[in-house]
Amino acid sequence: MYKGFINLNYKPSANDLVCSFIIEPNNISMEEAANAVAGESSVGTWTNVVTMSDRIKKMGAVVFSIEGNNVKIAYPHELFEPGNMPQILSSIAGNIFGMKIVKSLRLEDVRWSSSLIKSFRGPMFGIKGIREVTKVEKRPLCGTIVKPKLGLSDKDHAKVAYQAWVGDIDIVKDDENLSSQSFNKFEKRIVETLKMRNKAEREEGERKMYMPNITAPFNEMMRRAEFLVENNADYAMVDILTVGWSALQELREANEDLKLILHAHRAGHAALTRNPKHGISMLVLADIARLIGVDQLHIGTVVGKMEGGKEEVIRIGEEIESKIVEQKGNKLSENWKSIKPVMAVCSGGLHPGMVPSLVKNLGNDIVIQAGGGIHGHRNGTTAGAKALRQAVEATMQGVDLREFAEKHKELKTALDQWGYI
Ligand code: RUB
Ligand code: CA
Repeated sequence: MYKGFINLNYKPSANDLVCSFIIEPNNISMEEAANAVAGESSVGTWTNVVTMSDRIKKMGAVVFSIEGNNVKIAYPHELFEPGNMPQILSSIAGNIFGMKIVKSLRLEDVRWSSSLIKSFRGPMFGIKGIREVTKVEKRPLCGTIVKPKLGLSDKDHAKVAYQAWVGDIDIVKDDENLSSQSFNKFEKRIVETLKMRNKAEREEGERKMYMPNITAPFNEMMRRAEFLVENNADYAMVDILTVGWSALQELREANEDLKLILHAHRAGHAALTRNPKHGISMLVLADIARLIGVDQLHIGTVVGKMEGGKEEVIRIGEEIESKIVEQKGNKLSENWKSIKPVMAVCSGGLHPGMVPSLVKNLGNDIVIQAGGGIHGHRNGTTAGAKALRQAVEATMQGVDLREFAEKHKELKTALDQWGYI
């Protein structure tokens, strides 16, 4: 069936794309399974075909390493259309997941080829650009998600946002499933909330950011993005998995003119990422989002409500900030230098008592977002917002939160309410 795709002496070139898979064969040998994965994801099919030529055979993917269930496959660059992420994924993350020949299959990591890296735009702002726009130089950015996630009217949404901003929060965002429902229409919400943003900026003397969710069918999403520009928003937020890579690429294209900071929410990612034996790792999804060009990306928290182990989340954080490739100092890392680093977003079940461990694990270049951990504060949103900012200030000064809380009552209440890890 699938034959001739293994060559354990092969050394991949910088122009090959290399995938690391975890393969669980279904009652066949690992060699047969690896051959099938390499074949089906490149030029092969289940039987020999008379239309196969020597030239096409040479374009086949090469299995060059098998260690237990870990299989590495190199793909020649001719297989891919530069700048077409859906096409690349239809190859390396397409049919193969459904083949009967494997019990399960996991795409763990991708080493992108130099020519493909160069064919994507990458972030427009990146970490440096975000720090310039927000005027927050060093510390983590403090964010909140308006809660309840659905149900507030446009006016009430804007009011809650204002209460968070005057509590020293930098960024307020819509939740992933708020778009333009009957109780809260997109245009009205944007106008009302940005009005409150301007008021908060005047009163606080700090830049204040609003990240409206533009997730929608493509044309409507683009219309909403333009509406944001017309109304002087700095950011747009998009649910990257549910709108799809094609739509995200077009949004990034249009962003050459729109110039919005793109915040990527990853709702739905766990359908692909959660099973350690099957699917696509969050690391790979993070690379894809960075190549296409989002500026901020949810990567997990280690300590919050969502699944995601410490090692994995730290590794993703390092990858999107370019720390890993810089260390490698090889030719490929040079190519990633054309793609700006992405700001990591920590979100999901966070509260002020978790800030020191977030910073310890992931450094200062993060957005710390708390929804329930702000609006659930016993004394309300503004107090909750203050408590988060106080936790960040304490952490930056290297002061223990309990000690800082002695002189900061909002933080004290938050620690009493939710604890301190
Ligand atoms: C957080 C929230 C976000 C999740 C997404 O609200 O609503 O959508 O963080 O998870 P709260 P992830 O602070 O009340 O938990 O960031 O892991 O993709
Ligand atoms: Ca990678």
